[in-house]
Amino acid sequence: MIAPDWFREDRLPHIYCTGCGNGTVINCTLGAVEEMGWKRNETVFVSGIGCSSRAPGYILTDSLHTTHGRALAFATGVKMAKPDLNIVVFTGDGDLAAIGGNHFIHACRRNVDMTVVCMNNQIYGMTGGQGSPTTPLGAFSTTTPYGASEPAFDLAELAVAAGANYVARWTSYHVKELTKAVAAGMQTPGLAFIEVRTQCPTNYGRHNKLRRVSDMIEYLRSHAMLVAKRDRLVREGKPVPEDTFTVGELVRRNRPAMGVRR
Ligand SMILES: Cc1ncc(C[n+]2csc(CCOP(=O)(O)OP(=O)(O)O)c2C)c(N)n1
Ligand SMILES: [Mg+2]
Repeated sequence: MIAPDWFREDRLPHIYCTGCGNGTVINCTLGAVEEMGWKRNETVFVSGIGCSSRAPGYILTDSLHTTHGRALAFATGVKMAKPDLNIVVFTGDGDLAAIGGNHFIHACRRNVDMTVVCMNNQIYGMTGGQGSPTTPLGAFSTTTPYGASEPAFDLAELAVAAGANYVARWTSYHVKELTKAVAAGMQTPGLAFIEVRTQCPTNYGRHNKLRRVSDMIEYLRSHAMLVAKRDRLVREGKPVPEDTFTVGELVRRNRPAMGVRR
């Protein structure tokens, strides 16, 4: 464990299924918090509803476990009232991009000074595996028994387009890169969005021929393509393999931001 001081042992046993990637993401995020040297009394974790949103409950500091989709709205309120606090939001693909989709784009547009970590398992995990806005075209879920017929949102690209100052994407396989990216996001004034592609063997893998956790992690490893490599392929006019997704830093910039300490 990276940050034992932040871990709330009295909350054990946790709700996560065997092989869930959420613990890895929590660990990496807390590693970044330690790297930043943030203190408990100046750091607040905010989340919506979902397995991913359960994360603040296992962390020893003040937190807000809010309503489904509204984490960013609550987090914005906290930051406006107390700009000196460090705000970290844990959210899921359903929480952030389905019911919370408008809060997402507008928090990025406003560039509110906070760090948002989205555990994108491409499914509604907590409620039993319904399709989400990031469920890939053709993927099976309880609400897409013949394969999803809609294209998926690219959350990181959406955050770039909407205006966030820092955007990166990694996976639960890339623990060192992920920890560094979260820390880089925390250091960047404005909204930092870190999308983490993570495994849900119970409600995604089981329906999509990725039943074993190792199969899911191997999938994440082998289908991740560095942004620089994708850009090179595009420059050289070569095809980008369709089943890959980009990882790395997508943007780091200095748009005007809201709630930055003076
Ligand atoms: C207003 C409202 N609508 C629906 C629900 C039911 N609900 C709880 S969690 C969830 C989806 C969670 O998916 P995601 O955010 O991807 O989190 P995961 O469990 O996959 O980590 C839904 C629809 C709710 N709690 N509140
Ligand atoms: Mg999910």
